[in-house]
Amino acid sequence: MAFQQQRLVVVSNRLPAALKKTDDGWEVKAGAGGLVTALAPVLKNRGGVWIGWSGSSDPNLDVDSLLADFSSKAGYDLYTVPLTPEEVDGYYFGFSNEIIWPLFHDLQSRCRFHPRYWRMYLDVNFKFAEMVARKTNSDDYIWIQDYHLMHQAFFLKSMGVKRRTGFFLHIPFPTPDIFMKLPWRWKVIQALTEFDLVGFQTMQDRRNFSACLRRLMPEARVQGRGAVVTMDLGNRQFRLGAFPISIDYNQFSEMAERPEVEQQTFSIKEALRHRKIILGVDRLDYTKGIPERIRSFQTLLRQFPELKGNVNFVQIAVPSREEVDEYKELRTEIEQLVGRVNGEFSFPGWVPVHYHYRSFPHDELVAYYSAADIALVTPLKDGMNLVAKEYCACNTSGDGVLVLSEFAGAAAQLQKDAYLVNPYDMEGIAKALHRCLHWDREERRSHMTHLRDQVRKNNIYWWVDSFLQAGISKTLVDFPEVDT
Ligand code: ADQ
Repeated sequence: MAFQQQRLVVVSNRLPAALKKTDDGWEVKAGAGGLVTALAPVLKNRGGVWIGWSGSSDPNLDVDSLLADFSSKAGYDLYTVPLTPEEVDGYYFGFSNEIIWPLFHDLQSRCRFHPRYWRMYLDVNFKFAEMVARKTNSDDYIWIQDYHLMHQAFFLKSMGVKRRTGFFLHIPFPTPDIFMKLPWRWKVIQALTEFDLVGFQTMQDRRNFSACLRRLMPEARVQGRGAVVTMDLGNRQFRLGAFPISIDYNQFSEMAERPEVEQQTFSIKEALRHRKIILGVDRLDYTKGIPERIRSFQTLLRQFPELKGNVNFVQIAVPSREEVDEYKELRTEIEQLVGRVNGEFSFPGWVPVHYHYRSFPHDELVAYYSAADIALVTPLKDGMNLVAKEYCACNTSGDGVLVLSEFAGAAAQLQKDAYLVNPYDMEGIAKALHRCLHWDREERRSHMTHLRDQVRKNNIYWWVDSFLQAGISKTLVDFPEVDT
């Protein structure tokens, strides 16, 4: 069956819909975050199935009927994997968020390696695999998303269920010296080898994975060249590839040109009195480098006092993992920092930092992207970072500047025309911002034109097609190199 026709089954921790309790009962909202942004338009276009957890552990809630309406509007089927509060605690908050997330972002001191988390992760993966086995057939292509579900192929095989499976890791894959700290390193690596295709965001992530695999399974050999290669384990083979995720470029770009969005863009600029706008947009997470970024802006104002009154930093942060203490502390730290910088520099008619802690409607976010002179995207480490690409797509005037962390996966593709910075180097970022604020129009346009071309060409549809082609086609033909 050609890869364009095969039914696609996406499996992820969360369904692309979030349940929210309101005074009038339950409300279903489209979920936020990179994964949903990336896959929802694709499933809508080709039809298919999405399997995941609804976000609620209330056994009395009839989740399926709540999601029915969302599903018919979304244009694909949704199946919920019910999870108990204990399972959510051990598998999601524990293993996924307190072990794999920090470890794979090189922040091993934040890891809590509780054996209970590991056991619950296995139990929940088994539960997901049972649902996949029940709701799919052997013609389907099963596409597993992300680090919560690394044991899907392993459990499907152990149940004797034959499916073609692909796995895509949205976060970075660490180097062996970091990965080897995981107490269950061998079992995790071995489970990943059970997929037919394992995809990473960058060539560097793929190389890190190969290095870890060879450390633990010395018989492993890489065959082939290019973005997708075959890993030979002696008795079996599987594929490894680099597939930098992207965005629906046209959707962002066209929205930025709608008259009502242009009006919103103008209103934002006017409200900020047409001063230069530096913009940060993130899920509130310790990997995104938000406190470091605010300190860099503070350094900019200290080192270049002529900028006082002439520039604004706008930080938009979408709430994330709000139940977790570390995230509560981060939120407090950011709010205090914003207060400190504003306290140090404000004067009547000018408040330097504008901080918004909420999820923004799509059109308003696009208007902010369009209004910004500089996007300051400085994660300490990031699988890809879609914000960097969304900014380029929305910059229809073509004269914005992208200042980007060298540790974001996006830097591999955008390094020629983004201004790369070290997110830990506050003086370096301040200097970069100062320089970019003084770039002439021609220079800004030339870089932004190239950035927009790159994102337009390597968009979300290209990402899906290249992953599915590598996962489904029998031979690996002409897989172009991706930027490393
Ligand atoms: P995330 O860590 O969630 O994703 P990212 O790629 O930056 O990170 O995507 C965040 C998304 O949230 C963007 O689409 C952005 O528009 C949206 N968003 C942010 N703030 C918002 C706000 N206030 N209101 C509304 N929307 C907001 C993970 C990995 C990334 C990887 C993606 C996709 O951590 O490295 O790029 O998956 O693979």
